Amino acid sequence: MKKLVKHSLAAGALLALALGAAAQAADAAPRVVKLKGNDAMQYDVKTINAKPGEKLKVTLTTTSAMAKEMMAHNFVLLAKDAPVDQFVMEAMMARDKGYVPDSGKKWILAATGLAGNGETVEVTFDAPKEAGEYLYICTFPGHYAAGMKGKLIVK
Ligand SMILES: [Cu+2]
Repeated sequence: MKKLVKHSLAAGALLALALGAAAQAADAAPRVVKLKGNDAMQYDVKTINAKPGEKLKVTLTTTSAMAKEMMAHNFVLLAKDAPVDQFVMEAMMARDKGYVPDSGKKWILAATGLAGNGETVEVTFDAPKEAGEYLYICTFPGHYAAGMKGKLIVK
């Protein structure tokens, strides 16, 4: 009986070790990039540099004097060939999807939900493997037009 207890403890310890190692291997910690959005409809960070394929975690925090329905922000990273104006139009009509349209999924490389005042949203993704500049935008109606955008530069 004693032997059995010892054995299962050891097995438990081994399992814990194995799980820990697996978790580490699965997600080598992403580099965190913190963005803020404000009532001027701007990101405070307009350029993000990344290595090809680098794992990034983008967080976006909104500060606003307005209610969330009136002022909220998201972070949507688009493929290089995305037809931005068309995408933004479709996004505007996707209110129930947090302004992230299903029709535009093929162009979306990463997207967060909407952050209203005091809220933080985040998304973890791998930067594109192909070097170049990728546009990120806020799809809340009117914000892209107001200049709420930035560039992810992969090199
Ligand atoms: Cu916005």
